[in-house]
Amino acid sequence: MRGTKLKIAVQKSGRLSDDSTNLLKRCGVKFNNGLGKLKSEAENFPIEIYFLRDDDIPQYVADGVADIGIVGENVLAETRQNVDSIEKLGFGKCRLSLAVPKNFQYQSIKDFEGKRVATTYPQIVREFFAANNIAADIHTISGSAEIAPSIGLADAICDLVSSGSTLFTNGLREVETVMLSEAVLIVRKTLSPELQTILDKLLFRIKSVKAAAQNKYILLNAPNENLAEIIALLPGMRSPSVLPLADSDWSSVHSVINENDFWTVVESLKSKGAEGILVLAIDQMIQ
Ligand code: PRT
Ligand code: ZN
Repeated sequence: MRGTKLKIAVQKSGRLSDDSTNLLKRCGVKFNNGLGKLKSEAENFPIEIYFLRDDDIPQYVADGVADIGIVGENVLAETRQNVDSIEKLGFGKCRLSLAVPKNFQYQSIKDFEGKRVATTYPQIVREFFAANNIAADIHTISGSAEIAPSIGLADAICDLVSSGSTLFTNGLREVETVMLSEAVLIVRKTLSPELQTILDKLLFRIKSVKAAAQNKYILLNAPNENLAEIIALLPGMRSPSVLPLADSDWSSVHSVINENDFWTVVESLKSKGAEGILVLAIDQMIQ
C-alpha cells in the first residue's frame, strides 16, 4: 500500500507482545510478525508496525520515530515522555508494589524511613516517597529486584506484581501499592490530519474489539408466561430481540450481556424457566 502510513510501536518480545499483535489482528490489520522482524507493513491498512523494547517505546513516540505505541502505564510513568495516553487496552494488568521480607515487622509506610529500596522504577518510587514525606534510599537496579533483600543489597523492593508468586517464592510480602498499570495506547503530541484520520479509524476498531471482549451474545428459549421478567434481566444493546418459536408457549430471546454480570444473569434466567441457553463470543461490537 502506498501513501501516508501511521507508525505504531509495539513490544518486540515480552509480556505485551502477543496481546498487542493480537489486538491489531482483531482490528482486521493483516501483517507478518515473523521472528526477528523489526518492522512490518500491514497489507490492508495504512500502518507500519515497529517491534521494539518496551522501555524505548515512549521515547520513540515522543521523538516522532513512531506516531503511536502500546506500552505499560508503568513504563510511561517511569520514562515521563511527553506523549498522550489515549486508550486503556485491558491487558498487561499489574501493580507496582513495595514489598518487604516476611520477617520485617511492617506497620506503616513510615517504616521505609531510612531504608534501602531496590527497584527498576526509581522515578516513580522517588515521587511516591516524596509525596508521603519519607526519606528512603533508592537503589536503582536493572532487573530481578526480588533477590535484592536476600543478598543484602536492600531492605525492601518495589517491583511489578501480578499473581504475587514471585514475591512469595522469594520470601517477600507486598505491603503498599504504588500504582496500578495496564497497557495503554500512546500518541505523539502532534499528528498531521492524514495520520489523525488513520488513527481515528484504528481507534474506532480498537474500541469495538474491546467492547466485544467485555460482552457475550446470549440466546435462549423463554416460556411466554415469564417473558417480561426474562426481558427485564437482559437489557441488550437497545432491547432484546424476541422471536416466536413453533411451540406457541415459548419464544426465542437474543441479547448481549456483560461478562461481569454473566453468571448472575444466567442463574436468574434459569430460575425464570429459561432453557437452551447458548452463549457466544462476539468478534466486534460496533456502538
Ligand atoms: O525486553 P523488554 O524490555 O521489551 O521487556 P521487559 O522484560 O522489560 O518487560 P516484560 O515483557 O517483562 O513486561 C512488559 C510489561 O508487562 C511491563 O512493563 C508491565 O506493564 C506488564 N506486566 C504485567 C508485567 C507483569 N504483569 C509482571 N508480572 N511485567 C513484569 N512482570 C514481572 C515482575 O517484574 C516480576 O518479576 O513478573 C514478576 C511478577 O509476576 P507474579 O505473577 O509472580 O506476581
Ligand atoms: Zn523493558
